[in-house]
Amino acid sequence: MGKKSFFGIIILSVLGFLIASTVADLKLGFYDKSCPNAENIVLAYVKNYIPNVPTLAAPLLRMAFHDCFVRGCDASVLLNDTSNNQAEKDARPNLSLRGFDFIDEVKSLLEAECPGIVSCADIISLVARDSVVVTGGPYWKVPTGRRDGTISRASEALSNLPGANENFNALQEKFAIKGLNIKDLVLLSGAHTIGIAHCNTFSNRIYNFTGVGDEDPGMDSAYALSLRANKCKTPTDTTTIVEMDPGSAKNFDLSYYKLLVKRRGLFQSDAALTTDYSSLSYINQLLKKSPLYFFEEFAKSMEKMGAVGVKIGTDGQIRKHCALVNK
Ligand code: HEM
Ligand SMILES: *[C@@H]1O[C@H](CO)[C@@H](O)[C@H](O)[C@H]1NC(C)=O
Ligand SMILES: *[C@@H]1O[C@H](CO)[C@@H](O)[C@H](O)[C@H]1NC(C)=O
Ligand SMILES: CC(=O)N[C@H]1CO[C@H](CO)[C@@H](O)[C@@H]1O
Repeated sequence: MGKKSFFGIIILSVLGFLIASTVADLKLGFYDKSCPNAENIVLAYVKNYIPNVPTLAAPLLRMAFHDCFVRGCDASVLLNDTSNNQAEKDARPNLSLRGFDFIDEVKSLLEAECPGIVSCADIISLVARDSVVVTGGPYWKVPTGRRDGTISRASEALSNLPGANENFNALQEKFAIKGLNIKDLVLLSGAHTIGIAHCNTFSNRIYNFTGVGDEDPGMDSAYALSLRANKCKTPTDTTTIVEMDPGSAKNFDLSYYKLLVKRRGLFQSDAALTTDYSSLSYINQLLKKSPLYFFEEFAKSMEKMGAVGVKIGTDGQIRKHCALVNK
């Protein structure tokens, strides 16, 4: 072995160690000493509130995705615009995010209990998990210790978040940049088993796919017809909402994947998951097993996503208000 490659290996090992230790520093029960009731307070609030507003579980889960894909899971998604900065909230894919007030409410309870201790980033992660659990979905571990970022840019939301009209390669690439593989892509897209979408996120597929007034051949045409007839009655509708997993949009189950193989996924990005051999094989594997298998695998991918680009130790800050950088 030459000197160069020897040093190369040392540098790689050090880098590897640094990356590994970054992940390792999120830990289960990070607040056990500093704010022992923190996780109970979050869970109690979710348990109390979500059953009255069950449609809020989906956007709270989606918020964790939008947060982690832009600058890591650092609550940058929660920051407000300032006079000289357009924040992530203002980016097009974020238009339909909901649940900001919910997070603020949880934050104020935690600030009352232990001021300046619990990060907004951890609140997003815990709330996403607990919302899914009270909806009857999977439980996953949420190691904590994330710190809040101070920067939020609309342009970065637009470039990092996958779009509803993206094809498999584009989706795979955007996930790969975050250290997430094809399995993670298939599993995390399974979040679309709950929640709603606005007509404009898929109307090109049912009205004008290639600019000649045609449908997307990747969508079952009976389904496209019924969406036009019963839901999105004009190509320019931006207000009507549609369940992504009709009839089962409040249940965390396998029916999203059942729809995909029937060419009834709502977005092009959903349909795209059946256009790649290994992705489709994995979908079929999920469908052969029990929902519990999906739950277990989904849990692992959520835990992985929750560690993307986290700020730990003395990096970042613990915001006092989730929408504002500390003065
Ligand atoms: C793979 C790429 C993805 C794309 C292109 C995508 C795109 C979208 C779009 C366009 C909507 C509809 C928003 C609206 O019109 O209101 C939506 C909804 C949703 N997404 Fe995704 N998404 C992706 C992955 C994910 C992931 C990884 C998660 C979470 C783990 C997630 C969770 C959700 C949930 C729960 C909803 C329903 C929100 C609600 O009911 O308000 N999505 N997604
Ligand atoms: C953040 O912006 C929202 C919407 O404009 C506003 O309602 C809220 O009060 C702002 N939050 C703070 C802490 O300034
Ligand atoms: C479809 O899109 C093309 C190109 O944008 C446009 O010229 C045409 O008018 C659209 N047709 C319909 C039926 O919306
Ligand atoms: C309500 C809101 O935040 N709207 C903004 C969404 O993003 C676009 C740019 O992508 C802005 O033009 C909107 O004002």
